[in-house]
Amino acid sequence: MTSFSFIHAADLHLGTPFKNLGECDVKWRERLREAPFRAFERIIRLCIEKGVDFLVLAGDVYDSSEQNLRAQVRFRDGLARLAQHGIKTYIAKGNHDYGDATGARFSWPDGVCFFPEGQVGSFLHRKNGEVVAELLGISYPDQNTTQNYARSFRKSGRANYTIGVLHSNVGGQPGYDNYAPCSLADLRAASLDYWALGHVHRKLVLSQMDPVIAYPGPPQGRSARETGPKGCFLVEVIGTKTSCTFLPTAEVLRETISLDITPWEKLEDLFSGLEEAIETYAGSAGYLVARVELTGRGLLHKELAAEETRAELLEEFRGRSFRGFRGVYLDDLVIRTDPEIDKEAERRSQTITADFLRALAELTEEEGAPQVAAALSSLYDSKYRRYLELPRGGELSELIRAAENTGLDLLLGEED
Ligand SMILES: [Mn+2]
Repeated sequence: MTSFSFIHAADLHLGTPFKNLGECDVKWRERLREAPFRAFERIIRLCIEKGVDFLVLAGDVYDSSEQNLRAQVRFRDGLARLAQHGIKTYIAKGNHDYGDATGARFSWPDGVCFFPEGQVGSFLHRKNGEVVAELLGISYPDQNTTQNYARSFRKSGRANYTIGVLHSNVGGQPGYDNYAPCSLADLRAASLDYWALGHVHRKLVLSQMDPVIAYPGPPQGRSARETGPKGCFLVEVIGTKTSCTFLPTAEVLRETISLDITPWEKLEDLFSGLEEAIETYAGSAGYLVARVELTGRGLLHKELAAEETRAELLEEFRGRSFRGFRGVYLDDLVIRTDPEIDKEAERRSQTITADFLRALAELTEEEGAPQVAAALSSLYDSKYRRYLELPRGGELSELIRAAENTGLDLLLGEED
């Protein structure tokens, strides 16, 4: 029985410009800009080390359809290394790298196969002269593909094992554009053995077997939202049995670290708490970019609520080195702490504080929404509207909660 293996990766986004880095210094800027390339090179190394038969890329190789020169050169060099080792690459283009207007500046190494645009194409993969797999795939002809491509995939039976390569939003995954939308049922109906998906920027296995349907997510997180381990799948096929292993590839890990201040009495407790939290991520990647969120109710709240303290703390955190990483950068410090107040007791107190708490509680309820909207309208209906994003559900209640804390601080704060 012939066995073979491949690596499934997607959403490389080579050439990501990394905006919104705050005041991060030149060294970190360069490190982040370089990170997607390093992650891609790790995939190439893994292909060679694991001795896979081919690499499958399910869309968004480049971050932009302009496909900057640096990204193209690094991509081609990586594929050339695979070609030297006799490893083929099968590529479907997605919504970021659609079309090939400028993609033809270089000739591609032998064994690099692009799926055609707008129609499902097929490649037969041979190992020692024998066909071991058929790869079906489609590339985006333009950026906003709303067609259901999944329905055009069908197992032909020309190989014992069929892989579908598609950049698509399966089942309307929230938070992602609804490109080439399809349902899980559409994918199952094609009777393939493995669906190599791209587009969703997190590891997501929609079906464990018969067929395997999976998104590996990007090999490198690109924004503060893309937290957690990032990597690719090593897929090993023996007969009709498929086993899938997630291999981490990120150069820089992105995390949001939430710390509860409740048990802490002094600022130095916060430092040791942060150190401990960061150590739990050690070893997942070389570098860490973390956003720290402080929550909970406690003695430290008052100190933390002052903007100067927040700024100084962030500065102090940034100056520290943390064990287990070659480097840690704290891109933001978010204070969501509450004062040490017994809100229940205050509510019962029949004081102005109780009235204040009641008024705010009403705002967070459904009936309060029009009042909030009316209060915000002068700001959001103004000429600045296009620069401002209206706070959405969660953000709005977060704002109201913060207003409650500020109000309580003002009403109950000791005079000093
Ligand atoms: Mn993408």
